Amino acid sequence: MRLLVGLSLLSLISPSICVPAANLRLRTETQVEQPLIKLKPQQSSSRELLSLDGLWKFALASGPNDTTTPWTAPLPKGLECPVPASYNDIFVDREIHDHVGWVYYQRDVIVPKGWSQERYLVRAESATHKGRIYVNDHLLAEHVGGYTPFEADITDYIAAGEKFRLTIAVNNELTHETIPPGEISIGKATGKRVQTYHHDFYNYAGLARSVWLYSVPRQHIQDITVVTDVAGADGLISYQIKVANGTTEQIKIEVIDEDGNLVANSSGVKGTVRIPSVKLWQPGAAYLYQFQASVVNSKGETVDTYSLATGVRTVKVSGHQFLINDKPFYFTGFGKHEDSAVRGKGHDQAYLVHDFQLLNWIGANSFRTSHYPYAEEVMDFADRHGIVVIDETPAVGLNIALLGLSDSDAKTFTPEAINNNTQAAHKQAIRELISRDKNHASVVMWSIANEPASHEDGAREYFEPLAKLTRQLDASRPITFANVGMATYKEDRISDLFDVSCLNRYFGWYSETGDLEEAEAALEEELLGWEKKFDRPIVMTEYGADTIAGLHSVFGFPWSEEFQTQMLAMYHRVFDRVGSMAGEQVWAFADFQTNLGIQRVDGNKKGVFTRDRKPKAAAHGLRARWTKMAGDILA
Ligand code: GCB
Repeated sequence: MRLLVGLSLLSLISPSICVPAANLRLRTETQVEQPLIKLKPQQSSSRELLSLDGLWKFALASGPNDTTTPWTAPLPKGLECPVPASYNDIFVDREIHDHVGWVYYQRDVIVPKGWSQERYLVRAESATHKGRIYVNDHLLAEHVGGYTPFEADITDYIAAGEKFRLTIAVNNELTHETIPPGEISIGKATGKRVQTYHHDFYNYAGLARSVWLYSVPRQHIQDITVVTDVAGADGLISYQIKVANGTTEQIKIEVIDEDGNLVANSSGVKGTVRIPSVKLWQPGAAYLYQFQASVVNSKGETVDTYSLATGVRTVKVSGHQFLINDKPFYFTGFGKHEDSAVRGKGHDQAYLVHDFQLLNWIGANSFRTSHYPYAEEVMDFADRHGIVVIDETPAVGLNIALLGLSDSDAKTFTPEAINNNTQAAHKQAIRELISRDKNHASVVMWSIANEPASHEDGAREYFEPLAKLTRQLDASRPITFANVGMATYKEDRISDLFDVSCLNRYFGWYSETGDLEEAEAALEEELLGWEKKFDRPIVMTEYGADTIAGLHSVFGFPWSEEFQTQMLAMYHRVFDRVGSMAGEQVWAFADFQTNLGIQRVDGNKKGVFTRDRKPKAAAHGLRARWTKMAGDILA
């Protein structure tokens, strides 16, 4: 039995994600160690928050190296692009849709007059896959990695009350040294740059999440790390606080329950608070305390306050059980995507709420953030609504033979393909994921990759340091990766480095196509193989079949709604016979857009819901099974 609650998250200290640009002047007062990703901006009695979402001017760069002037000057009039949204499907223009390289977003911003005593920053929640923030002509921040935030402190460049031109450059290129990886080729006849990659979802790009202008006091709380535990009837929150520009200040901690009662308090940058008769955060029954940290100056005045919604719960793996609050938890739900028509990967509050409504309707208790960190609003929502999350890095496609870009004998872990630089980028992706999402009660496990070539030479050398790093950064959660079908229990070389066997399997679809009897036998053999090899939980993190809504077949042929229903039922029969199963997440929640190709007609159709979120027939079968399972647990 491995007890996973630990405190190493509390020592998570890393360099800044923003590489300061060459022309960035050094300021002595911000030379304190920066957290990797700063706390999500919020409004409080000491902080202001302005949304910069809306329509921005938009232009494509004219060439791959066109990243300086004239783009810091005003962009030409013409195109306007909504933020947040991926830009690809917004314009009726194939050149924009297929563009490979830099694009520019621009708008005017005024720093409020009242902020003269504050520090103020621009924060982009994501820029896929590389972003630069320019204030007038100054490049103030640069960030690589398309699904995590970055920011620029603009205080020394623009005075309170002044207007400035904010330009954000975004680059969508994927290479062997990015996460996820990809390749760029040049069209023989046209000379056009073409992007290919080893994952099927479309490489949507742009500013798909919010952009903020926010203020913080000069001395402020930069980071909070909490790890929770339970002692008898009480809850424990171990915490560590990082303060910017603070030396002599006091830190005051107050924990407030959902009724507004103060239930615990403490002081100092590090410690543990005890909540008597704690109300636990539970799957399907979220309970969140406000963990409020304040900086108090020598005169006893509160200088800054930050409030972190904190659920008290424990997570452990014990034998073949996944335990939340010491109770066996069985994952039901989906692998999802951030994807919808027109806005691409653009975060949308209506889809956020509607998707969670559908999860609730179908009886799902969980999802995986396949195959990248989702918008922070999604994680907050999962915390508030008791949905359990397997949180994944963007490391999808570390498998050169997948998706037929190269010949099937191609090797993945070589200097020409997935190499030391890819590994360094992957480490950074893990650091940023954990730095951003470490405090979410909903996150119960880190998935550090989807379907890598874990059966190939070099896989172990590549993954061993990554698994180690993940555990160093957070010993309080189990770790996993989603294993690909070809890396069977006989072939896989890395699974012993992880805590849970997460398997993606397509028996009956990519193999034994349409033959559910053969598929059933093959699936059972594979699951029993994993069970025998490791005494630990198995979660099927992908299984499913492409299904055209409205296509029917009395024979239950592939692509019909009948086939999807029968195939999922077959998987469930097998799961119910295998004692180590600890969860089932169907691929996928909804149909989603993919790259052009001969295997996909207008996208991946393995959704249990269509792209516009209508249930296919299989949804009703899942609903019957999962609501019954949820009822059995409560009974
Ligand atoms: C997989 C991948 C997922 C694909 C899916 C499919 O194994 O993890 O990203 O979309 O298969 O439908 O082929």
